[in-house]
Amino acid sequence: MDYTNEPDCKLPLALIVNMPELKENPFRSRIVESFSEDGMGNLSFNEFVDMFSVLSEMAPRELKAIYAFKIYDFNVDNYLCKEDLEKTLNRLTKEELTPEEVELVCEKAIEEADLDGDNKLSYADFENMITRAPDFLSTFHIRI
Ligand SMILES: [Ca+2]
Ligand SMILES: [Ca+2]
Repeated sequence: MDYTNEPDCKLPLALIVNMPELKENPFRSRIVESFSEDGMGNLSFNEFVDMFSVLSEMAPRELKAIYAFKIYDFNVDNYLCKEDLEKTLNRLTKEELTPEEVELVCEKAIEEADLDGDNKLSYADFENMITRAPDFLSTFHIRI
């Protein structure tokens, strides 16, 4: 990739997810997609740099939380519903939990974090969840 002569060229998703830093991460495609503006997961040089600065341990917690929220919002409606959390948990646990256990954990997480009672987590609710249940979040591959 020659970014000096071709600043507009994009790094393809397939290449990025196979980098050693991301290869083992169950959210790798979601992470890359959330930084990609073309909606296909290809990254410009700037987006690529942005992604690694958020993934770095030096990144502010607030910034990581914003991207974690985006990554877990699978259906991109700006809320984490039970289905989003179930998908998240299944990836985190490599499907070691039974569907019933997953459902129970997700229900409980929503119940405890849902401040406005609409049964799904807005970003404000999500921040509440991070504060109240750091154990639940310590398993997230993006360190918060
Ligand atoms: Ca959602
Ligand atoms: Ca809510």
